[in-house]
Amino acid sequence: MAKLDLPVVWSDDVLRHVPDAEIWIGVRTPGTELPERATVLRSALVRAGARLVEARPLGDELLAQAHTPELLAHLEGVYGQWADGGYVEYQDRVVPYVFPTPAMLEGLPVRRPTATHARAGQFCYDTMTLVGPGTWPAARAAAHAAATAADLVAAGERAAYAICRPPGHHATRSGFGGSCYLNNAAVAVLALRRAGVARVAVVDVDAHHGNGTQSIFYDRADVLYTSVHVDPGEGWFPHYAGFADEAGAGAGEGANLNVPLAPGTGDEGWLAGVRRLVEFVGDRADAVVLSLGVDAAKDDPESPLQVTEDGYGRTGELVRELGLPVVAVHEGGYHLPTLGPLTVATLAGVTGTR
Ligand code: SP5
Ligand code: ZN
Repeated sequence: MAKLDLPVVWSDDVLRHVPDAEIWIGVRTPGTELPERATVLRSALVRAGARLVEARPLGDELLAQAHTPELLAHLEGVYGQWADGGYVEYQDRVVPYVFPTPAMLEGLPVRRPTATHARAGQFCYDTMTLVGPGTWPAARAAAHAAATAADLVAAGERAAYAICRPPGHHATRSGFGGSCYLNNAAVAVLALRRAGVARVAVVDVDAHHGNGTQSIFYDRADVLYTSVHVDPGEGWFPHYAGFADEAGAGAGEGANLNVPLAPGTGDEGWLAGVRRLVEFVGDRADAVVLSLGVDAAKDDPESPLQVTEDGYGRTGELVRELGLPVVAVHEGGYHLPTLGPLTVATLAGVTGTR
């Protein structure tokens, strides 16, 4: 394989998030979104010849465009409040237990609860996405890496890749879950828009539907959201979104495309799905943000899709056929031995060096 000619944005701070565990159907299980994911990716990219670029710290302007001030303040402060409240004696991560869903409130106003253990559920929508001492600096660093990659592309690079960890595509404007805290892909989109790129298409090839990214841009005509993923209707996360009839709303009507796939789908069905995304984007965008999760791969423990390394390489080549600049931000992918090769194959496809 030819040398991978591509800037790879990195920050040491992405290692500071150590989720340690996920509470799944009430059972504490080992965390899957490990810091090693980022170091494995960095080694594989460097070995493939890519150049590392330090993420630039940026103001919080883009974060404030992607998320509500309440969510940002919560993520910044909640671990400290948890520690100060003495909870760490018996639970060393912030874990919610009560959620202000419509089932609880039926339209009543959402009050700000005084108890930290109640507030934990005001913004987090599942029990798998715990907050520890390094979560906020890591999530911010990942968002900054995404924005840095977008700025490189806006300055003329044909493609750039950000090693974003924790991932982001499940984070909504006002909430977080699915191992995601801040929406890195949305930050990349907003950075491109700020740099004067008029129309941006998100192509999300993570195994799961990016409910957060979809919802953030659902009513916008200037940002397309397209995703191929395991069918939530077959019982897969995020369960409540990602269906084929979600087409956008208001000005964004017709700017959203979901291609749900049956569990067990391999390269052929997957690539047909990716082709549909690429055809949908067509000439309706000036740049692409690639939400690059590699958890659709056959060895991945978190999804039932069966995509091969070659399938991911061809996925990258299909994205390249759009002829647009590409900002790739990492999302999921949990099988450490194949994470590097899958990602390198995809980016080699994107850059035409396979
Ligand atoms: C970014 C991303 O890929 N997020 C995926 C989150 C989906 N997690 C669903 C978890 C379902 C149960 N997994 C059991 C493993 C327990 N450690
Ligand atoms: Zn995923």
